[in-house]
Amino acid sequence: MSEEIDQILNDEAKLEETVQYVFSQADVDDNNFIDASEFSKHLKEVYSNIGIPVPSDDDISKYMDELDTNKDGKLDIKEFKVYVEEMLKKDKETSS
Ligand SMILES: [Ca+2]
Ligand SMILES: [Ca+2]
Repeated sequence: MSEEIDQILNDEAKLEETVQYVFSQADVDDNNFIDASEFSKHLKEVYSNIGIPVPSDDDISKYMDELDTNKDGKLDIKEFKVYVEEMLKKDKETSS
């Protein structure tokens, strides 16, 4: 599993594909932006799938704020990519 993640992280095309995929999963209303409620719902699902404690709503909104570099209150795919990369690295740590 962790080798697979390494491959994704080291392969820009694969990473892009993964980002697209996760983004479309999280973008429930398909408007090409992840808003706060979509991000919160998505993050809670991912954390419970990985098996690490689900962050509080407060932590989620802080994290969202960090990722939202242009401060428009939602995440576009470029901002979301930063999160996906972090999540893959986290997943790698917990599964190795
Ligand atoms: Ca959306
Ligand atoms: Ca944004």
